[in-house]
Amino acid sequence: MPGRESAFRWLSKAEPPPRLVDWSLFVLICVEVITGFVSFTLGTPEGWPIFWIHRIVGLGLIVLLIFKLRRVRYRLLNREQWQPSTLLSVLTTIAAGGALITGIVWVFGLDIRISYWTLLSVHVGFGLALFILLIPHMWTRFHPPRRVDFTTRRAALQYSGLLIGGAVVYRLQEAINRRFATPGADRRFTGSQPRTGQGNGSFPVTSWVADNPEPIDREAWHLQIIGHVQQPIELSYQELTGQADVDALLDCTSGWYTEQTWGGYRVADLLAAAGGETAAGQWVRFVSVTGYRWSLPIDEAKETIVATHVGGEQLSHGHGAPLRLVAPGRRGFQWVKWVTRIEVRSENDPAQWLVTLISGF
Ligand SMILES: Nc1nc2c(c(=O)[nH]1)N[C@H]1C(S)=C(S)[C@@H](COP(=O)(O)O)O[C@H]1N2
Ligand SMILES: [Mo]
Repeated sequence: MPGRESAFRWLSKAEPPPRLVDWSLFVLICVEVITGFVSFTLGTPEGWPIFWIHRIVGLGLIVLLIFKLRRVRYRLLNREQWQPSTLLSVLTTIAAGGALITGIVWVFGLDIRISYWTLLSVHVGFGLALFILLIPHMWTRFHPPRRVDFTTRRAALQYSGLLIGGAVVYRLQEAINRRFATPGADRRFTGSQPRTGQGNGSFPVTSWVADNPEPIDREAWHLQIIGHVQQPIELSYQELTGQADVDALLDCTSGWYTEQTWGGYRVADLLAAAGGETAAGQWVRFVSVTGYRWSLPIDEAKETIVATHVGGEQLSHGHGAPLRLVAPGRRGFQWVKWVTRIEVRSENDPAQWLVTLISGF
């Protein structure tokens, strides 16, 4: 087959030196882990470059991985060549392949669910596994980077080709998705897919594994407004004040978004009911009955509402009844459900990152 042969010859010609491939894989996987993580904190369109870097670098990784697998295929396929470290190599390959395939399938809008994990969550799982496996994998076959591999004109060309090629392929994909009106065509810049309709039933309930409180009795429930306020207070459901409706988009990092009309109370008015913040009050922390919490800078917090209703319906338990934070421009995990306390504080709260993961335990 002459076509096949010439393709191989072309591939051999384009092949960068082994160390350049290996170290590039390492660097680009680090870029993916970092951009992937940062992307989860971005909810406004100014964040788009991070998502684009993640996509283009992901496509570049496919090419590098082909070079790499072509080079090591004898070691992987010949039994006599197997060593204990081969298992690690195989697992690393599976994690890399899994992350790339789930990423690509997601882009085309398919969502194959594995129990309640969306495909995007599975993608994150593969990515984290890859990162964890990569370190011992490199350890077992360590070759220090060599300057000469990286500083040639050829390497610069190969890198540019990889990144420009990635951008072109991603653009092409957008055109294909639009042309065939796939579910992937309606993805937001964050990659999330739409959930349409209004009200409790039109979008999923998404809570962390263990953050699953008993339904809350509205009549017994109170909202505390405490911390750096003139007059700490406790309000019953009927005493909430500053009624307002807002249209806001909830974008969950598990890969879906929904636009809803939220009915509730302005945080600015609730703070005013406590006499307003004192001079030390810089942050507002929203705390759930489960301990789950998130803080916003006070100026941003004053622009938000805490909602009792969605799409004209009273919030269901799963969606955070009786009261949940609506934080436009923030990702879903920051929209604290089952809020029972609003604390004005002098400082941000870095521990919230950990608490959101484990609050239910
Ligand atoms: N207390 C609490 N609030 C929470 C969560 C949680 O697990 N516990 N999950 C967050 C996540 S990850 C998202 S995407 C939204 C989902 O809101 P929904 O369940 O109404 O769709 O709530 C956020 N608020
Ligand atoms: Mo989420």
